[in-house]
Amino acid sequence: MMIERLEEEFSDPALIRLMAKIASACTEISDAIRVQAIDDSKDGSGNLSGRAESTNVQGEEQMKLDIYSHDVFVKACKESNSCVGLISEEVEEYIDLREGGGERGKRGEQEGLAPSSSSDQIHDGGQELGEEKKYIVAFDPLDGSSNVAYGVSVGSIFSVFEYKTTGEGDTRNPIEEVLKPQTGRNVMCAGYCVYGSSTDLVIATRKNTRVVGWTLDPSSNTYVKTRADISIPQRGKIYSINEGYEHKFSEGMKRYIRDCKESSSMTARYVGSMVADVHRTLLAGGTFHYPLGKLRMLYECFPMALMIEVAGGLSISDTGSNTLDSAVESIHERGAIHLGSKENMDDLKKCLRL
Ligand code: P6P
Repeated sequence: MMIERLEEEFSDPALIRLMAKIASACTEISDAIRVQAIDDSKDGSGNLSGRAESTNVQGEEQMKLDIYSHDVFVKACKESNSCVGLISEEVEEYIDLREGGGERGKRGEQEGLAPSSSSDQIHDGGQELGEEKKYIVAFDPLDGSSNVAYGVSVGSIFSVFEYKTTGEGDTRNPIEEVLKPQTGRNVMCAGYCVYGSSTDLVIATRKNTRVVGWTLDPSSNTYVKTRADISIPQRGKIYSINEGYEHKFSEGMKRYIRDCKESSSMTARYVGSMVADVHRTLLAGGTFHYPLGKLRMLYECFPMALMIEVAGGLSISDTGSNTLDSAVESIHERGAIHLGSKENMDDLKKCLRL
């Protein structure tokens, strides 16, 4: 599997390897989703169809595809030789990949799912630890997976933190690198892959301060660079929120929704997969909201907030603080998020009295 011109976006070889491995993982997940759709259309007997009879750290029932996608991400990150640790929506504990580390990406044992990686240790490929940069990746391997059975777009989301190793024998807990005040500002790059009418990988790099999009060409199994520098429109016509919870929203949020409904230029779209709703917001403009604190900070809010901010938009919490300025104390912490085009976000802030 190839990804075009990745080296134009990153200079660190360890990060280039990591992004290439993540792209490859997304291809495997994309393929698995489409195979499962065929299994489901028959008798649902396929080894990736249906529920996994287990729940994740959020207490949410896991689909077999969730666990498979988790395994694929863990394997890819290990094989990149660029990671010291991982945080996955599907596993409660931090996954320490260093020699003698803790978790090895433990997951529910399911028949017929991705074989766990042959080696539990990462090999630095002869590189002394510390010669190359090392990273921690936080990911939701298959966000919105309950939508797969209905043919609705889903996606993978990830954020990358640089681990400033002190070299040989470094025993500090890498998590302390991640869970600091203004945690979001430690995200050095982030991305998502949307598995929809096309498989689109979108990465925001803080270094080049731009958002780049690749589209998987199934005929050559290559990610073609299709969007070299994405900017979110200054104003959009779409607001995206689950209005089924309107009774739980603040008066300010209700005011914003009412204003959108009374406006002749706004319309509503809500897929129920964050990746699909944010991808559309990034490209078409407008706003996306999840004000009830369901979404996870490290691998949903921060990556999407970085994406939107680097593309020229804004992402805030319910209190108006910038999402990326949030401090996070635990790896699965949730938070409220509002993101989108600058001018629409100004309208929102007026309604929220911010
Ligand atoms: P609701 C999917 O389960 C998810 O985590 C996000 O992808 C999505 O934005 C949100 O939850 C949808 O939640 O409560 O509207 O179904």
